[in-house]
Amino acid sequence: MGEGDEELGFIELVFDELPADEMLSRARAFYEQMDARRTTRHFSNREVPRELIELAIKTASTAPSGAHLQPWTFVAISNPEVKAQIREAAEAEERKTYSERMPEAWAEVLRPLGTDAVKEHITDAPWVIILFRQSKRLRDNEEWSPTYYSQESCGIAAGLFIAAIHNMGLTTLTHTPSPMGFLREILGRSDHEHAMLLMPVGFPADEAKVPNLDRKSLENISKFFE
Ligand code: IYR
Repeated sequence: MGEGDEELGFIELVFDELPADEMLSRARAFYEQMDARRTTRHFSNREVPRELIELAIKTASTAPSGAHLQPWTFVAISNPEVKAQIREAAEAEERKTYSERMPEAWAEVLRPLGTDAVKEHITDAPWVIILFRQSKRLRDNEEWSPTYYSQESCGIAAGLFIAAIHNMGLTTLTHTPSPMGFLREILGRSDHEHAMLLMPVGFPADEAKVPNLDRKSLENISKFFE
């Protein structure tokens, strides 16, 4: 029996029930903390210790995943030459996207956010993290086979990464230069890995700006059947 075929076995769940009032106060506090998160494109170049990035990646990797295959690789870059190379390639793609590839319906919803093909955040931020999604895995018998729900799994991991970064007092941006194939080449990843998100991480710039936007109300995002 190969390693992957072995049963994991089961252990007792560690679950510390909280008093009802503490459940509510924690739920409120966490909501308020997350509601204060904003996405800015304006980063300071102030350094951030590697240990914080490692902890954010470890937090992201607590995400549930299809068949527990953990189909993600986080590539963390602080090297200025590599960041510059990525910025140049991202801007080349984005210039084509903004000038030729973007349909008007898309441009219409992006305009209020003021984005363009200039990607200063890639070189300003002290760290750039690229989340690669693994669409395949190598079985013990050396055959390649699919991973399962890798989009969902990586999406959840990205959410946890963003929450971890916000919780530690830093900021990040979910940037999706499109198409993203150049990241596999620059970073030497293999064919079964697909760049999914580019996330600069750091402190916001002193004069960082964010769009003046609202979040949808609970009534507009939910429906309860009781
Ligand atoms: N990838 C481009 C365009 C872009 C697309 C969406 I959807 C955004 O919410 C923001 C930007 C870019 O990053 O500029």
